[in-house]
Amino acid sequence: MTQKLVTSAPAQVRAVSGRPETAATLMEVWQGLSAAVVDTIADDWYATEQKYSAGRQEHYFSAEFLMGRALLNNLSNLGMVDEAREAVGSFGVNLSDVLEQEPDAALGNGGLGRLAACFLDSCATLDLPVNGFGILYRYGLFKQLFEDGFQTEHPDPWMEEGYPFVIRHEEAQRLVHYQDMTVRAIPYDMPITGYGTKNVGTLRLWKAEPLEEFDYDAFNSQRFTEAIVERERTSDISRVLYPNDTTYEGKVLRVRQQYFFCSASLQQIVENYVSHHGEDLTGFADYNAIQLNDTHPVLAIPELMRILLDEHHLGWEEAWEVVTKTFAYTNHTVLAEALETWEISIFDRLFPRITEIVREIDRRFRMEMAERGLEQGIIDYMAPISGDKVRMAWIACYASYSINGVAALHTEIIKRETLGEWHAIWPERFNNKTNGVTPRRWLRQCNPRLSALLDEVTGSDTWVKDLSVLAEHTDSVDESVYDRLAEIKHANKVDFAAWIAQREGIEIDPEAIFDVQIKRLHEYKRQLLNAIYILDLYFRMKQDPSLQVPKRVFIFGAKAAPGYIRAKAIIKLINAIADLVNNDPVVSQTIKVVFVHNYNVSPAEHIIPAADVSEQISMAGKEASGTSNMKFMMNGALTLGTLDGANVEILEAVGDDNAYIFGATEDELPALRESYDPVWHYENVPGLKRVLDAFTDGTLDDNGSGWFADLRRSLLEASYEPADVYYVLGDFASYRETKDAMAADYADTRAWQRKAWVNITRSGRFSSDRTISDYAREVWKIDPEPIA
Ligand code: TH1
Repeated sequence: MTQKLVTSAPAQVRAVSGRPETAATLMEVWQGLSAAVVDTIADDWYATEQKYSAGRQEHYFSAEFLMGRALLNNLSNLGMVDEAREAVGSFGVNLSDVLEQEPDAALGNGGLGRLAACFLDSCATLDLPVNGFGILYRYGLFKQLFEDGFQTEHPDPWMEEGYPFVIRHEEAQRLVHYQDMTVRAIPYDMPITGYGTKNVGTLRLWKAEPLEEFDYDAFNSQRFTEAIVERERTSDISRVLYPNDTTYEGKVLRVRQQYFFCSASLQQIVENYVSHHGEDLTGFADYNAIQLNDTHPVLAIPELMRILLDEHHLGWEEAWEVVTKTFAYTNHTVLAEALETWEISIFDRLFPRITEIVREIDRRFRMEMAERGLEQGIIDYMAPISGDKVRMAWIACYASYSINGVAALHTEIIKRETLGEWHAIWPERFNNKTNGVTPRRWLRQCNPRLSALLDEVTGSDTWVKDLSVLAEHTDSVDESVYDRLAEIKHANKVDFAAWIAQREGIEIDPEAIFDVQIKRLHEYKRQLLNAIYILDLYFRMKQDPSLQVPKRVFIFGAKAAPGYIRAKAIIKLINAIADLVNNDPVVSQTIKVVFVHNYNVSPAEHIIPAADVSEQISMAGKEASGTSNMKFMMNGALTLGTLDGANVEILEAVGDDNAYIFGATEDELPALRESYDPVWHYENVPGLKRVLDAFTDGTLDDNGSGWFADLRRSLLEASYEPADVYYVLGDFASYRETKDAMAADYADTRAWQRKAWVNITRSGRFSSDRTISDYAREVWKIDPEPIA
């Protein structure tokens, strides 16, 4: 084994800090060690790029990549963790202290962005010729603090202190033209190492900068300050990530962002094609596939048309033929508020040529559909332009050779409803690709104790690259493995309790059941249902102090979009319940509530290995897939969930005895909703009245905001929307019964660990390696290209 880091790390730390390595700050050590890691992969990275650029490639276009921390991930993939520990140890520094210096690269909101990050890890590990393309946001997802239990948002300038894992490539810059400005797109490349392979993939993130370093005329005149302001307008484009998850905001700047990275990326891809395969662009799709991560990059469709038509002089049919063989579209949600539609006037103002092309796509679409004999009403509904709106999902469906959902149930719903008209015409385009998560970050790295057990039980570390091998060990293990599992979970919980004490100032007991719900705050995800359960349990305990209640800690992590008041009200409510419960001298002996602030990728790495219960309680049909459900499963937490998204497939994998399922199903809901009367539930379902009354009777304090009264109304009163849209009260009785039963089952440690083991060993199909192999074979038609 080489010991490269042992010599290169101190040198890099000295270069970064300008001091002897022994005098450097921890941050400088992180910088230096990270630079040393990039140094070790530079040759392989270059070789991989060279190799991929000559052959068929897939390009993953995404407005979000939620990468989290990079240093430990790279060390672990490269097998250099021990070496790094030794390298920094030699000058008296502890590796874990160094790792904690690193900011999260939070260039995404939630599941969609993290999925893109897991996919890149799998592509690198599988040696697949795939490149990620996105935006180098200067500010990632806001930092969340709580003030009096209210969420406050704060900027996240994650690169400000320097970030060695992105390399600026000035020489590869492109120009992006808008009607009112031209912007320089500068690529910053992040290396994506794989586990146990030499290949190093690339995530290319574009940063917007002003074209002219100085507009001398303006600078040398009275217009000096205006000229500065003008320069800033260009940099605005990549300044900040929009903090909405599954809800779009019709802002001009957002369209600018989308066009910005699509145009820059396509220019590069087309140039690369020309340099390897010549000027005849008709063969473009033989060498390139582009996956659109939701509709955010759909402007790539008219932009590629523009490049082919205007810059390479293909005819419309020829160009359209290329485009429709290049793009594949992934839908991630059925929520109406997420469907992107832009005012055509915005397009007109920003890029008239793109508007022209979209209008022509629309015109030809209408002709084609009329020829097929479709009714005018359906044509109008499906057309790319309807009224004054451009419908991004319809453009994606029309132009893509593949359309996929992200879990089996979700794909059925989009075929039947969301994209039903498209499915009726082009059923062959539709396919399912159930999401997955990388077992490197989400098991091997974050849960070293369990990883060591898996190495031992399976006799090697092959499971890290092929998680399906674990299934051979579901039944064939010695009973002692269950004791080991219990010990491991306990040790993880002890670590987690210390982390929580330090971070949130709350003491929790590792003997308690750790019941966790971590995900974006959204009404459809029903954190409110969980909160109502806890408050009901509190009242049950108050009413009957002799009630036998298993010890539990209810753990939450969630950010609300800054403009989503109802979601912020739910955060405030949970914090108020936490105050009530944690400050009750009796009740707090048995249950506690912890809301982890600023939930993000790295907190998830602390939380998930310590979890016993995985809350996946969305209203059936609303959560397209979910991915934390998979991370919990891999780490031996049991699912408490509805039959929604990938929960359905998790249940299929583990069997009825090894998951706790409750609530109305997607096919039952329409009929149930017809006759649904939330007020009846409030009055008749045990516990509900007491809990909902506590929202407004002074039991809980919303600091005069009126938010708790609004939450109560949202459940009980039909006004501007139907009452209880997400069927919280309807599912409460079933949730309470199942959750109570689950907690009681925990007492039988052996039986619980047996279930946990089934979950861990059957999680193979939820590895993103499986997902990516399926995309590679069925959609992208690419093969592994190992460099050595
Ligand atoms: C999420 C889905 O809600 C989730 O169910 C799924 O597991 C995940 O994507 C990955 O497929 C989505 N996130 C966003 C974010 C935006 C717009 C739509 C979706 S869907 C900004």
